[in-house]
Parts: sequence; C-alpha cells; structure tokens
Amino acid sequence: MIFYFSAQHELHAPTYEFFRGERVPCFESPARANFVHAELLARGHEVRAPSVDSSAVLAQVHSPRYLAFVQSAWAQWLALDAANAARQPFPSVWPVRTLRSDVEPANFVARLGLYSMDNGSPLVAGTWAAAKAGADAAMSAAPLLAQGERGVFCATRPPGHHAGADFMGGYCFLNHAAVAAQSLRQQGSRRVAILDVDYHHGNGTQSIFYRRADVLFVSIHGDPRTEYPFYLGHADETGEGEGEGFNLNLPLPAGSTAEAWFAALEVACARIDRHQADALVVSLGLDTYAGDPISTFALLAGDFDRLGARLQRLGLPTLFVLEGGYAAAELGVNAATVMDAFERR
Ligand code: SP5
Ligand code: ZN
Repeated sequence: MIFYFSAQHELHAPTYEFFRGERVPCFESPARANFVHAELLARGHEVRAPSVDSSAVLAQVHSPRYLAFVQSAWAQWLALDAANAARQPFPSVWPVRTLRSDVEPANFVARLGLYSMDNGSPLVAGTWAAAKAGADAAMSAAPLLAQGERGVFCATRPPGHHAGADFMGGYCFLNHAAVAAQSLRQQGSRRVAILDVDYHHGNGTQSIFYRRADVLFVSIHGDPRTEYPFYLGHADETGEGEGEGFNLNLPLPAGSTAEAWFAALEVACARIDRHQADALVVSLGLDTYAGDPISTFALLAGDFDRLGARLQRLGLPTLFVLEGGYAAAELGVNAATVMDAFERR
C-alpha cells in the first residue's frame, strides 16, 4: 500500500502534558509515527511525502481566525517573552456557557483558551508545520483513490479527530480526516463515509459534518460518560438539519471486550453500506489495543487483522488516517497489520 509520511512530524515534540495535576511525559510522541514508518517499510509498503497544499480545503474545514491563530501561535507566545522558547503554553481560562467567544481577547493565553477544548494539547514551535504536513498528506492521498488505488494510509501525527472547526483538543490541531473527506468530495465522490475507530470519540469530526448529509460520520468509542472527550459522543447524537440521520455513535462501556467491539463494528458497517458511499475515510486510532496506557478496550494484535479484513469487505476506496494509539512500540505492528489485512486477497 502507498503510505504518506513526513519527517516534519518530528518538529512536534512537546515534552510534557498534565495528568492529575502533575507534569507527565507526552503520550503522543514522535516515536509513534517512527515505529509505524519503520514497520510499513519493513513490510514493503511504498512511502511518499505529502505533495499537495491543503490550504484551500483547510479553510473549508476550519474557521479563518482559528487557522490564523494556530499558524502564528508560537510566534505570539515568543513575542510575550523570549524565555518562552523553553516553555510550553497552556490555556487556563475558557469561554464556557454565558461567556463570549465572538470577541478575540488581546491576551495570548485567553486566546489559547478560546481556541482550545482542554489543557491537553501541548503546542510547540513545530506544531503547525507537523499538523500542516498531516493535512497535506490527506490532501495528497485523496486523488490516488480517485485514480483507482484501493487503500492509502496517512501515517502522520499529531492526530486530528478532536480538532473542531475552531478549536484544538486531545493532542489534535488540524482535522486530517475532515480534510480527507472534504478533499474526496472535491475529487468527485458524491457521498463519503467516515468511520472513526479510535478509542476516543471523534468530537471534532462529528461537529464539522453534523449538519451535512453528504458525509456520514460513524464512531465506535469509549462511553463519554466516563471517557474523554466526555462532552460529546452519546448515542442520541444523530445529526441536525440536513444532517439528521447521518451521524451514528456507538459508545461502549470502558473495559469492553473485543467481541463487543466487533459487534459494534458490524452495526457501523451496516450503516456505511446503507449510505452507498463512493469512498471511505477511516480515522485509525489504535488505542483500542489492550496494551494502550490511557485506554481500556481489549483488542489484541490479531484483532487488527480482523479489523483490516472487515474494512476491505466494505469494498470502498479507503483513506486511512492515523489518530491515537499510545503503546508506541506496538503501534507500528498494529497499524501495519490493519494495512496488510486490508490488502490481502
Ligand atoms: C487522538 C487521541 O487519542 N487523543 C486522546 C486524548 C486524551 N486526552 C486525555 C488523556 C487522559 C489521560 N488519562 C490517563 C489515564 C491513565 N490511567
Ligand atoms: Zn484516542
């Protein structure tokens, strides 16, 4: 399979995030993508560098003021104090209910809060470059499907599915799955389905397409009553307006077995079949793995073979985008297992 990879991902290497009030090493690390890259190459897959600028499609997926903020955030942070070069910015205040989000504050940290859903998305000098390379990869992959490739994998990081039209969150800055879906629409797909199999609900992707019928969003994830992102991903979220009926959430209790997960996958596949899509985007989070350090599902290495084979049976040109998966050393094998099973005849 052709896969996209950019060395630029290394430029996004924050040193810490917060857990229970303490600084802990980032779960979302450069090693993740490097393990995936190495394993795919070892198995003979073909690597390509992103070659198409995603700017125009990014502007259809994200708000202008959010894009301007993320692109210049590090320069703004440095402008406050040159010593900030050695510090990670975090938001400390958010415009929750009754507060205004229409007026951009002049204060940088207040703007960071305006454009964030959590304090869990550490931003560094190279964040924009790495995330933009991921969006460019999604943009580069879409035409290959239109030209007849069955599957293409964007093995990029940081991930994207928690990023909404105008906010970052959950290690995500730009929504690469949304760029992929929007790009496939432009390439001539009349209907696109997005299947999000990351452990965490893809709140950003859901919200971007919530009022649209042309892009179906289906997600299998840990029940938001107990699992991140907590405030979206419930079963009663079915879409709005034209998009009513084009959003399907399949939350599973924390600790669910692989059998429960594959039963949900069958429900997801049945809905995708009914959509009669021309193309499929898979938000491929591998944090459903039993060995994942921040998640509670129980998929084993062999289950990723089963996943890849089942996705192949959908019979759709498929653009895979890497999302989460924090057992870094096993991530390469698990991702490559999905790809090999998808390609097997
Ligand atoms: C893309 C993606 O998978 N984002 C996940 C963001 C999760 N952020 C919250 C992390 C909470 C960590 N909880 C650690 C529990 C360890 N027992
Ligand atoms: Zn996740």
